[in-house]
Order: sequence, then structure tokens, then C-alpha cells
Amino acid sequence: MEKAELIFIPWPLMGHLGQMVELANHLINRTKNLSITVLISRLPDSLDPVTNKLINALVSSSTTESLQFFHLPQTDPSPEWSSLSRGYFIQRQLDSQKPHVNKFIEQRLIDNRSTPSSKLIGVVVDMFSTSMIDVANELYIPSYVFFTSGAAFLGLMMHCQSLEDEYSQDVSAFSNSKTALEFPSFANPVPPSVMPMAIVDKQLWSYRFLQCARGYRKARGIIINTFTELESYALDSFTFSTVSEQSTYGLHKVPRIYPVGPVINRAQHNISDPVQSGRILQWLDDQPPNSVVYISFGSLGSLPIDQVKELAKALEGSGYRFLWCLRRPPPKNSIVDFPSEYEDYRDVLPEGFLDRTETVGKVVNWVPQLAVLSHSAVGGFVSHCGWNSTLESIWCGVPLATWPLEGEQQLNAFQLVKELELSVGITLDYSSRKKDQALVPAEEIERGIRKVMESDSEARKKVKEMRGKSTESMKQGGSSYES
Ligand code: BUP
Repeated sequence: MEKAELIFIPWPLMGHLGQMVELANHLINRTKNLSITVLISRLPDSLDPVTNKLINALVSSSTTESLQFFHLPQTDPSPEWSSLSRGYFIQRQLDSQKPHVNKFIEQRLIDNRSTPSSKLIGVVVDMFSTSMIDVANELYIPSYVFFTSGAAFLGLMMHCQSLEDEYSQDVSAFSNSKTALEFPSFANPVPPSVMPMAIVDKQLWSYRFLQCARGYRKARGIIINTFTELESYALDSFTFSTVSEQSTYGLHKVPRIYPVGPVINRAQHNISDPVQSGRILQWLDDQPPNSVVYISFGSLGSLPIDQVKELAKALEGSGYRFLWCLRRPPPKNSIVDFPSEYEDYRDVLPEGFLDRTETVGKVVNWVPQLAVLSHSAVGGFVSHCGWNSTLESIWCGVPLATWPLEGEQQLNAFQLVKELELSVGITLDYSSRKKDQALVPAEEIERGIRKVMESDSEARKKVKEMRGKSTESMKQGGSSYES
């Protein structure tokens, strides 16, 4: 019987890689005679130990022949890369591996000739690994993109790319607009203040996101981690563009979109310390239902010390029980910016905070997030609105209080609060405040916490409904399963 193979090329960061391996698991579990090889491009251990821990755990726990990992040769960062920030650094590293990926695919094609029962049928690249589309296309292998964020953001990228390439419009000007902005993937006008840096920062847009958007058009299809019931408006904007003569997204067609989510990143439990996780979950077992607010800014997020103090004040003021994942910001002069662990939380928290809140709260460095969100004691999630965290929160039926930090997070926050009404806003545009060095004051945070913890809020009702829809979408016959 013929065996088909897919090659997956993830972006080597925790949130992207975990999703992609989970997508691979879904596919091989459903499809006999399909194997997937994941090409891993590791960052140096000194930069991102968390993702490397995840990679080690995934490789050592893989028990099936159908899922293989191949480590691309590690390139020594060239000295000039030391001045690059996280995204550019990874991009350079990945680009330097194009010849190795080319060689890997060519070898597979040679092997396929001598073993006709095996056939390489396609390459799936992460939304940021699009430089690999050219490698696959040159070898006449169909390529697909796996977009690890939402359809509304994909729509914004494609729209801005067509404005730039077909109308020579400077999309960075959106941030100075005096009025709210209309985009095909958003039902409501978008305030300029929530436009992501990915679009309005000229350099970031021209050198990375614009290149990615151009790359998407060269792919055979775009697999996206969302589901029809969640983002019907945004997804419909693409349907229209592919069936009508008049495209919503410019002269060149956007490839077919396949919403397959929520693909939940289950690999995360592999890297949580079992003893620490056990303690956290046991503590949650002792708390009343819906009584704990969970706070986390994600694997890449952190707050400055002054802001940490405001948040602590708000937690105490609210009187709610809390589980707070608190991480130290990267040092000021570091370019490749990953947060790390505090040696002693007392160095940053208000004096006496830990003693006063000992019986009602826990401050930790890392939690098993999915297990935490699924726990009945957790009633709300103060979140940076990264797409993994957003989907995990919906999957578990927990309303979010939005506090975006970077990337497309402020757009996700806007969508969650204004478009989908699944969340309450603490802030939607923290990045703009950061620029002015303005803090989100404790009173504002406290108000958000109280609102997200309300037992009968509209957001809670809606997120519970959406949780049911997310489960259905992944079952046989469900929208994502079929897609
Ligand atoms: Br922090 C943290 N425990 O303490 P991102 C994260 N995770 O299990 P997102 C934990 O890591 P961005 C923790 O659940 C997710 O599946 C989390 O987290 C898990 O992803 C994975 O990086 C990756 O915070 O944010 O939310 O998409 O936009 O920063 O990638």
C-alpha cells in the first residue's frame, strides 16, 4: 500500500512548534499510511531553553513511526546577528537552512524513486517559515501554510499586502489615522491604536510580515488554527474572494483556506515540572469553583517592575483568589528577548504582599496552562491574548480579561472584546502606553478583574457557548474535522 509523506517546517518557538506538532498528531491519527517528518531548526540553548526543552520532550516521547523529527544542522549565529531582535534572528537562522531543506527534500525524492510505495506529497510551513515555500516550489512539491493565529489577522495581512503591492499604499500610515479603519476581515471599524506593530512598523512590515503575506499567495492552501463558528465573519471574507470575479484581497487569489482549529497545544504538559504542577493543581483543588483569577502574559511576555506592583495592588484590592505566572523581563540591553525566572518574587512585589496573600494566592514561574484553565476553580484569565492562550481559554470556557503586549495580540484583544464579546478589556492597546511609559493603574486592573470574575456576565455565557462549539468543530462531522 502506498505511503504518503508530509514535511512540516515549524517556526522554532514554543507557541508555534507545539501547535504544529499537534496538527501533525491529528493528521496521523486520522490518516492511515500518512507519515510526517518535522524539520527542527533549534535556537541556541542560551537563548530559548524553554522551546528546546519542549523539542527534547517531543522527540523522546514520540512512539510512532508515522511522526519523525529531523534536526537541521545548527548554524553558528554570525556576529552581525547579535544586533537582531528575536524575530529577525530566527528568520536569519531559518533562511540559512534553506540549502539543508533543499537537500533533505531532494534526497526524499531520490528515495521515493527507488521505493515507489512511498511518496512525498507536500510541505507544510509555519506562517513565518514562508521562505521555505520557494524551496518546495522549486522542487515542484506542493506547499501549504499553517497559520498559527486567527483569520481576522490573516485577512488584515493579506489586505495590507494588496494595498502595498497593487496600490503602493504606505500601510504604516494607518497608525496615524484620525478615524477608525475598515478591513474586510473585521465586522467593526478598527481603532488605529490597536493596529499591530507587524503592520505599522515600517521595518517589521517590509522585512518580515509583508514578505510572509506575499509567500502565502504562492502556497497551495492555508491551513489555519481557527474554526468557522468562532471567526465566521473573517473566514467568509476569504470565501467571497475565491469564488467571485472581484477579489476581496486584491488581484491575485488568496489560496484556499482550511480552518482546522482549535488545534490545542497539548505538548506543553511535557515541559511542566511534575512536582510544581502537582502542587498548583492540588492548591486549585482546595479552592471553591470559579473563585480563582489566573494571570499570565505568555511564554514570551513580562511586565516592568512598576507595572507588576500595580497588578499586585489590584489583586489585593479585588479580594479574589489568584494564580499568577510571573516572569522576569529580559535585561534592557538584550536583543534576543526572552523572559526568565525571578530568584525571589519579594524583589519585585510590594512589601508584605506574599505574606498578606499567602492563603488566597500563588505566584509561580510556570503552570500547566491547559490543566489550570480546565480546572473548575478558575473563573477568569488575565491574558496577553496570544492565539494559543486565546484558543485554550475558549476551549476551556474561561472568559479573558485582555492585556495584550506585542505581536498581533492587541488585534486579538480587540476582536475578543468588540467583535466576539467573549472577553472584557483591561486594556486593548498596552503597547501605545508602553511607548509613553504610562502604566495601567491598579484601579483599572481591579475593575477588569472584578468584571471578568462576575458569575453571570455576558462574556462568561458566550464563552461557555463557544466552548461547546469548539468541541463540536473537532468531532467527526464538525466543521474543522471536515476541513
Ligand atoms: Br507562560 C506558559 N504554561 O506557564 P505562549 C505557557 N504555557 O503551559 P501564545 C504553559 O505554552 P504568543 C505557562 O498554554 C501555550 O500552549 C501555553 O505559550 C503554554 O503562546 C504554550 O507562547 C505557548 O504564551 O502567545 O498564547 O500563543 O503570542 O506570545 O506566542
